[in-house]
Amino acid sequence: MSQKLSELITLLRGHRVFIQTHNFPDPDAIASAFGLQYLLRKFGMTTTICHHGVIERTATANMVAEFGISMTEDKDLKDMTADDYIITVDSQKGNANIRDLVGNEVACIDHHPIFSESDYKYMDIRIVGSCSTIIADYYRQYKIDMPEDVATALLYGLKMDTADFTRGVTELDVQIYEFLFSKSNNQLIRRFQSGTIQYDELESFVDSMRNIDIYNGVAFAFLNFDCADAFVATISDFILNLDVVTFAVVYSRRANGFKFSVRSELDELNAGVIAQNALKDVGTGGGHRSMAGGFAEEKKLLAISIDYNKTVQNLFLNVIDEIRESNESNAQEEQPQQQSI
Ligand SMILES: [Mn+2]
Repeated sequence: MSQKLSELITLLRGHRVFIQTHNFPDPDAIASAFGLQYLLRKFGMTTTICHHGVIERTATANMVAEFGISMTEDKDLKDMTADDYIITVDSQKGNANIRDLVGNEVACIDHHPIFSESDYKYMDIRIVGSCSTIIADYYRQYKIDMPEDVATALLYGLKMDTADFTRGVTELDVQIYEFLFSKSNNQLIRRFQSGTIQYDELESFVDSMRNIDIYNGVAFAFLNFDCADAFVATISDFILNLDVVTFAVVYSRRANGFKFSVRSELDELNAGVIAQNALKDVGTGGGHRSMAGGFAEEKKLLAISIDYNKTVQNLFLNVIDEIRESNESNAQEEQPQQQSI
């Protein structure tokens, strides 16, 4: 599925090029875009990194500020035309988590499974721990010099997406870790990673921890206060650490609905698929096997019941129960001579 970098360079020549991340970009998406931008500059190409949605404060914004990464929000892209070329990184055209801009999506570099077929002229999709891994692999393969800030960003993206090499790690990720390690500034990564919870969020955090509902390993927490997407994700990771929790759904209020962060530590419960199915009638959801996100519109949730917390729990538990039931019946069918009474 991967093509040669030289084909990408040839494809892009003579066009104005935009590198687009998924909406509300995370460290892996930003690092990938940053690394690709530097790489293409080595081949004499100037690109613009663009995205939809604000960049969260804390860890992600720390990196953008530190490296002076220039990110343009779609609303500020006044002059993009249909002739312009777009490379999507850490995301694929047509997914719910990436806005369709007027430019032509000719290329895709991503580490997520293919959701729907697209007609890219260049496609490098490899199921590895991070998109940063794939970008770093170009540098390694083509022996391109990598400055410290690019290496640090890519390693940070890799570490964040794999939860410090505990989630979805492949052999290539390990090789890339070795490749990036000596080039990057680990002290800086430590600084980015710490400080993901702001002091003024602490009280609300403690409050919401008292209201976790757990059903058969599936935990739900509603953060009833205004908080950043990154914070919702941090809480989701945190709850998954509880010994009795194997699947976590954390959500927080937004202007017209609720932002979701979903985590799974079980192979049979695919967080991306479950978020997509649970939220499909009230909003959108999707992501990886172990980490996913989503959004539910408030009016659609309230149309089901005024008790939106109960509705959220039912939406997810129905999907999860169905998966568990079909797994159980499959397991039974596999048993050879089962006696019927
Ligand atoms: Mn990623």
